[in-house]
Amino acid sequence: MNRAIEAAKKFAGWHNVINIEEHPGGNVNDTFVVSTKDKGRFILQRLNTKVFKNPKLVIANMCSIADHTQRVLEKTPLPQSRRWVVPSVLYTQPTDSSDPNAFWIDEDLGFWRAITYVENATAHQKIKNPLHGFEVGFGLGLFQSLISNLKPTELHDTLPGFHITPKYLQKFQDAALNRSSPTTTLDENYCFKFIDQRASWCSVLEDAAAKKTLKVRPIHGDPKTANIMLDNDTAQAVALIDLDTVKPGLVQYDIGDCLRSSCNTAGEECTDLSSIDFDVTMSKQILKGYLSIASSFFTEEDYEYLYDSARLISFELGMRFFTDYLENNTYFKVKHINHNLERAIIQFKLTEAIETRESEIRKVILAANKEANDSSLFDELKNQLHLSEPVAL
Ligand code: GN1
Ligand code: MG
Repeated sequence: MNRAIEAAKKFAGWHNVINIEEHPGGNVNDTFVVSTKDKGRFILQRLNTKVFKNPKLVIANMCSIADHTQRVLEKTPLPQSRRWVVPSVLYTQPTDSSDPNAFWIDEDLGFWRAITYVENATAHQKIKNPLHGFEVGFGLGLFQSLISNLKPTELHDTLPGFHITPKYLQKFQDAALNRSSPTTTLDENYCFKFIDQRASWCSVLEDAAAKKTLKVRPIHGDPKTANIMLDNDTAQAVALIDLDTVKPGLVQYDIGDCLRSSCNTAGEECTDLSSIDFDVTMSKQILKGYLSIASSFFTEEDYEYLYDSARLISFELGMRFFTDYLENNTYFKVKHINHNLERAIIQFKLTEAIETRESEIRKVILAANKEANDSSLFDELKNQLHLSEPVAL
């Protein structure tokens, strides 16, 4: 906390810091909410530089995204009563003659950055009701639309290999080979077998991308429920936060991640495995919200891979947690030695639930798309956004 106080003072400048609260929940970075005497609140983060090896590029991306979105929004007003906020980067306020910086490095080489606080909005950990589900989907669709014209050359790859499932499989296989433990527990066995049975399928999205069946577009990379903020008064989506992983990729990874996190009835950290299920009814709301805007850039093939996207991203995350467990927990923050193993099993149980409900989910995809298209709610917005052709890398 002492380092956080020091960092907060660097960004708050002359304004007295009156409170710092650690924000729980992030698996990678450390996040704090800082309140100042007369300049409101801001978000302070210590980036995990073992994960983000070049943190200055993360900040450069944030600036590009904020500038680009601002420009698009100036030309494309949102429907009345809707607001959309992009958190922006804050600079240090030196008390001497040195230049302000978008980061501050402490004595232990901790890398700190600060961003604006999205006022009068909340990032909920769990979906509260069907309207919330719709707004979460809509927020993701709007975010992807607003950055759709951002050129790949304007974005740095802050995390090479992120969301390339076959690469995670390779990493898992290497970790399994290098493991020194001579015995395997029942839980570990379950994970090994689970991955093995799905190994040949896990390149489903990357194969489609290689054949150009699926197109590459800028994506958010981590649109879990808690990263999509709702306005406190209108309950409408108002911002997507956590922009560290925005990069060119497949929109399927985004919508899959949104469904994975929003429709897991038990949450990512549950203790009762029997309570894990995939809430199909909620998935319809999310897809309806998403497709009510994303339908303007979705191709027929994009729809075909929607079911796989939810199944794959749950499987991928489970495999990432399990690999980190095998590698002695060096990537995700853990509270105890088996934490990543437990998280992996939760994601695999969710994957199983999605597999069991495949036919229901496929029906819901069709129904959500029809309802989204029948509604003319966002027709004007879709026309105004002038979505560009996806980019080929
Ligand atoms: C990590 O740190 P957080 O919670 O924003 C991870 C995501 C996972 C998520 C699961 C850079 O995100 O990919 O989906 O945990 N972020 C990174 O909760 O690996
Ligand atoms: Mg994140």
